[in-house]
Formats: sequence, structure tokens, C-alpha cells
Amino acid sequence: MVVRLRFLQFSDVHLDSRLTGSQLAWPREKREQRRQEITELVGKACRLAREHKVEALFIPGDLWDDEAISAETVARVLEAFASLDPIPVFIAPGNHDCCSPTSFYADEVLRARGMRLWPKNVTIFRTAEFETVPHPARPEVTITGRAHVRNVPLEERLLGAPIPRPRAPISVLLFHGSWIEYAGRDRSEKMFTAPFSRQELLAQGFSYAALGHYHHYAEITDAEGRVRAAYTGCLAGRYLSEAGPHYALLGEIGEHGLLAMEKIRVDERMIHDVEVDVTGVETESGLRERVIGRLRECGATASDIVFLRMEGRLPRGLRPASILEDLQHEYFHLAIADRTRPAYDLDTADPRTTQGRFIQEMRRRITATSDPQERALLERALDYGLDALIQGEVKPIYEE
Ligand SMILES: [Mn+2]
Repeated sequence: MVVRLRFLQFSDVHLDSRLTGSQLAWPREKREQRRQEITELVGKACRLAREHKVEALFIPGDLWDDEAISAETVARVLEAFASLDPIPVFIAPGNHDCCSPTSFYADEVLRARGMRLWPKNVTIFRTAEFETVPHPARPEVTITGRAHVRNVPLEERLLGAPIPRPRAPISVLLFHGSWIEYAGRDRSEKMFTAPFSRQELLAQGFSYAALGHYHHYAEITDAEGRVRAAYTGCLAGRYLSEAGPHYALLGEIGEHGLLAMEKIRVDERMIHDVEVDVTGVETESGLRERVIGRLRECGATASDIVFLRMEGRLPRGLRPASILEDLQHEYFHLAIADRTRPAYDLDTADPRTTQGRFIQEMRRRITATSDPQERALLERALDYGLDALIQGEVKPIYEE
């Protein structure tokens, strides 16, 4: 007989994220709307779990962004999880939603605020030590987990030695930490914590590990090519580094890895990081055409969030921000990063003028250098100099 367990997994929801200080430059009311939407996604994911008749919901951490999460948001999460009863929910708190004594994971905190307590179908791994519990309805299934108890980097190789636990046909690990071989685009910006290697994880011998911390989907396969662990990534994009689709994972665990899985997009919005080079464009309508063409190519829809990086050289006087202003209404949110440089005519400048002599001298130095960094520096200096001489105004827009 083949034993299997049907589950839904999501993590890194970062509820009540402030969404400030982002290149996406959210206006206040959209930040508020987006926060609300992300909270609603938890309820939506729970409805999916019910519809698909899963036998467990796994949440390997970072359910909320920090302890400043509002009591209202926590109340909605409690309600969503309670609505799943009797489907069990397992939570292994991450670094952001760490399980400190003042955390909403503590029943005393909920009681002190007069809130409902964590529903009986929810198991929270509340200590830094690994703990193993049986599935309430499936005694042949165990779930092992631990909590981050403070939001500080943990250097310890927690998976370096075997985790003591009873043997079971299906064993699941919930773990929040840094897979050292992870190659996703948010690799360098996430805190390096509770590191582990593929080898260390596989040597533990769990049927499957639900992983949290990184914000893009990634899976770990064994020598037979079976999926033995997966990060679902964040449930919804909030920042530019979270561009692209995000998922909850619907799957079936067998004794040795996943037997089936489906990535389900729960959030209807997606962040698109779009670059467009406008070099060669000469008119307002040409600029619009180039940009709109590029936006069509990337497949952004009206409910999406678009970050438009404009690169290249534009004739002086073409102002992308005002020419493209009406595109704001085509998307949930559009942020334009205008990194274009003026298309100065370097060839027709009169060498008897200050401007002409400046161009000549800078070009001589650019040609003379073989150091690419120095060349880039000189090219920017030429642009800044021409800004000063021609436009009488210098904006520090050429730096990365
Ligand atoms: Mn994390």
C-alpha cells in the first residue's frame, strides 16, 4: 500500500509589511490596499486548502513581517485557520515572526488582549529545539519543526547532526533557514540564518521538507530526482526583488519525496520589472510606442504592478514621466525609473567653445583608457559636464 499525504504549503507572507522605502514608490493608499489584499490571501489560501481536501497546511515561517503586526490582522489569521478545522495547520515561526514571549504566537499575549486563542487545529512549534508531533488523524505521519525565537542570524548548522525522532512511514520537516546552494535572485538580500546544505538536509531522511525564508520558488531533489524539499517563496510580491509569479504549493507526499505537486498562484497581482531602452526615439509618440510595445511584450495586465526602468539616450526636452503619465491608469501601480541620459550631439560642437573643448578633451581621455571602470566614470563625467554647460542644471541620475 502506498502511503500518501495531501498538503498545502505557503510561507513568507510577511503580513502587515510597511511597503515603504521601496523602489516601487507606493502611494500611501495603495500601500494600505496592498497590505489588506495580502492579509486576505491567507483566507484565500485556506479556502483552497479546503476545496482541495488537503490533510495538512504547512507554514514554514515568516507569516508576518514583525511584532508590529496589528491585532486585527492576527484576528483574521486566527479566523482563517479556525475555519479549516479539523484540517491541521502546522507553523514553524521564522526570523520575522519569531516566537518570542511577546509574540502573538503566545496564547498569553492573545488572552491579555482579549482575543481568541490559537484554534485547536493549529500546532505552533514554539521552541528553538526540534519537536516531533504525530498528525492528529494519520498516526503514520509525523511533523517535525522548530521556531526562530529571535530575529537574529543563527550560524549553527541545525541540520548538521541527525534530529532525534521516532520512525514513521511519512516524516515531514518544517524548516526556516538559508539553503546555502540557493541561487534565487533574493539570495544576497536575505539574512543568512540557520544555514544548511542539500547533503545535510537529505541525510536527515525526511520524506519531505517544507522550507521557508527565500522568496522565490526553489526545490531540492535527491539522487533519484525526487523532490525532497521546496521553498514556495513568498505568497505575494511586495518589493521589486519579488517580481514574478508566487505560489502556494499543493502536493502529495509519499515515503520518499513528493508524488505530485501543483504550484498555485493565490495572488492575482504580479510585479513586473521591465527595462526599456529608448535610444533612437525622437518624438513623444515614438517614445510612447516603444514603451507600450515593451509593456505588451512582458504580459503585464491591468491588475499588475509595473516597475519600468528606462535606459538609453533621449533627445533633450522629452520628459518620459509626463509623456507616460496616463499609463498610470493601465495598471494597479506603475513606477517609472527614468535613467535616460540626454542624447548630446558630440560631433558637431564647435572646438573653439568651452563646450567643444570639454567634449574633445573628455573623449580623448575616454579613448585613451583601457580600464572599463575609469571609462564609465569618464562617460558619466562627460554627461554631467554637458548637463552643467548646456542645461545649467546637474541631477545625479547617472549613478547606479
Ligand atoms: Mn525569513
